[in-house]
Amino acid sequence: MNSLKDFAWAVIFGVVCVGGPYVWAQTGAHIMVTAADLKWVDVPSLPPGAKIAVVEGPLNEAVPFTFRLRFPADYKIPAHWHPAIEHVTVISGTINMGVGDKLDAAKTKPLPAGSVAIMQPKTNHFLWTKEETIVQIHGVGPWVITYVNSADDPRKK
Ligand SMILES: [Cu+2]
Repeated sequence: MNSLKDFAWAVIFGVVCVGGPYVWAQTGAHIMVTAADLKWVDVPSLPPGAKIAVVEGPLNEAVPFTFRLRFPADYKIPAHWHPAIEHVTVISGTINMGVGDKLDAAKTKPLPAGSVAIMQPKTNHFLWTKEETIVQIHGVGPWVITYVNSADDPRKK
């Protein structure tokens, strides 16, 4: 009973004091989160419509991270790259993902729920969806997204 109470306080402490407004717990903490517990918020670095739920982080530090992204139907992320390796697991729906300097649907592979994609650092890639899709991404931060064509960056609009 006591340990459950301690765990609850650790989660509350992690959310309120350590991890910022939407990180469940800082890396190194014991984390158990159900899908219903996830807090979905907007993602300024992605085209409008996507939501992010951070499970482990913070994303901007050199620590392990885990987060989910929820994309609406008919969503596109233009060609971009990350400084660190990106592991993508499809939770529900389907992402269509490809490698290259410009989004080209003919070069994408459909990855339905249960699929895994591993994008190497500084490899240009892109994706689109036909239906609402949730993916989980994990790796070691800091997690940064850089668009091949900087005009695609929603933070610059
Ligand atoms: Cu990516």
